[in-house]
Amino acid sequence: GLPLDNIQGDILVGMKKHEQQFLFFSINNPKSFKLKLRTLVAPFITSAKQLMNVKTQPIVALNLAFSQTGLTTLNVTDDLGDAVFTKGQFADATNLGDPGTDNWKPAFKGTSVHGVFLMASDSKALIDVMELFLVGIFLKDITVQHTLLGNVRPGSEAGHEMFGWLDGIAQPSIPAFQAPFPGQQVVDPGVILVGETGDPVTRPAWAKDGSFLAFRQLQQLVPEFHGFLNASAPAVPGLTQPQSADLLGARMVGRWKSGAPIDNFPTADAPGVGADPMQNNNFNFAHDGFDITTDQSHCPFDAHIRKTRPRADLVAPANSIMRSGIPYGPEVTSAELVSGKSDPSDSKNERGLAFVAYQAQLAKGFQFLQHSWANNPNFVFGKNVKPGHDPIIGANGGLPRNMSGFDIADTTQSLQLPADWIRSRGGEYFFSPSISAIKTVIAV
Ligand code: N7H
Repeated sequence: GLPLDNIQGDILVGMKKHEQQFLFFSINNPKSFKLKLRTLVAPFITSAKQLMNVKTQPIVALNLAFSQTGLTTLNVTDDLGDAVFTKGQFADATNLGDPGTDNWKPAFKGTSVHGVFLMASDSKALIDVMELFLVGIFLKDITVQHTLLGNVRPGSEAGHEMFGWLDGIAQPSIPAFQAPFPGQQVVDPGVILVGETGDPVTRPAWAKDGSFLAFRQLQQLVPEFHGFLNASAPAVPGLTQPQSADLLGARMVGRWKSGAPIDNFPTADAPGVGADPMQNNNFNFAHDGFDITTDQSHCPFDAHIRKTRPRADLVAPANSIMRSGIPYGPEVTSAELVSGKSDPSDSKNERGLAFVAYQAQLAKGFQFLQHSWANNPNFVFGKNVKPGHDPIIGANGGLPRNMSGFDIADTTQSLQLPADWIRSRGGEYFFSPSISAIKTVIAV
């Protein structure tokens, strides 16, 4: 089995609380920072084992990860064997398809973020207490560079991301940790955890059971997205206009908002399926009597969940990430609903996804999924038409994008999409070490 009491909880389990604060900081005084981290903060770092049982969950879960410049500042100079991590995300912006870095949060421009504290609780007041504790302990040892507060959406939208889709459905299964549900991707632990079986890279021994954390602040232009669906959905016989807009959205994601996979339910939502782990991953895009190289009658080749996990389109790709993001920002306001536009005048109205993905190799995980799959209009290869960009996250460097298979009645047609409705505000690559590595290597 895996040493679950030594692995930070967000990696395998996720914090799954109503509120989650990300606190990005730089380190001014490494010596003092280490001492306080070792003696006062490390005991509060939450393990996977603690998060697995409600009874052992702390009232505020705490995790901690470092960027390359953070480790260097702490004089931890071993090469972790991940060139993408070493360079940092700012250097990766163009490669990820971002149209430059003008939209990036100032803190992420460059390499001045040294680490991130992740704090999660069902109570914002308790997160505030934890934050005051950390800031009060470290005082001038750190400078807070940026914070982002994630929150579960209200009422029936709980668990849904800002466009309205149920999230957190499909994760890779590590059998040594939890048995797979039908259709779940089975991976070696070393695809997610450094130094475990299946991680082919040579690393320092202390890096074992850590994981690379790709963080992205992804703004979502919610009224604009729904406006596009309403304006561009092809008329479908038997469906009302709002129903055809729903269908177009479902074809862009590969799931209905409820989470039901369109591969099994191509023409209408199937209530109850999306939340049922026995059913919600039980599909692979292949269907008896249909040719997987031409069939988009079930799911478009470029649907978000097909671009990021091609299932039967590709034989056993080891490209997999553990996702642990949470929505941030307020609900759409009535003024935005009326105008159909996100309000750019007030940055408090920014909303989106605090995207978090864990993997043992960034070049095979987040970076690969974004660059080589979502952004590449030729992927999935070997189809009868050019698949097009991932309509949700695909980026074309600020230029318009294309989606094939949008029209269930004629899947050879392609639809032009605007440059984005998910806008990168930047991010950073971090390493989330094992708890023992924090205590015995990083903080000494
Ligand atoms: Fe995606 N969305 O609301 O449309 N994602 N995603 N994602 N995503 C998934 O299966 C979304 C992003 C993956 O194994 C669902 O949990 C949004 C990035 C992967 O079947 C929905 C944003 C990357 C999967 C969304 C966003 C990925 C996945 C279905 C940004 C990687 C699992 C629910 C704001 C580069 C695929 C679920 C599988 C699922 C949405 C970002 C990857 C609804 C809004 C940046 C691997």
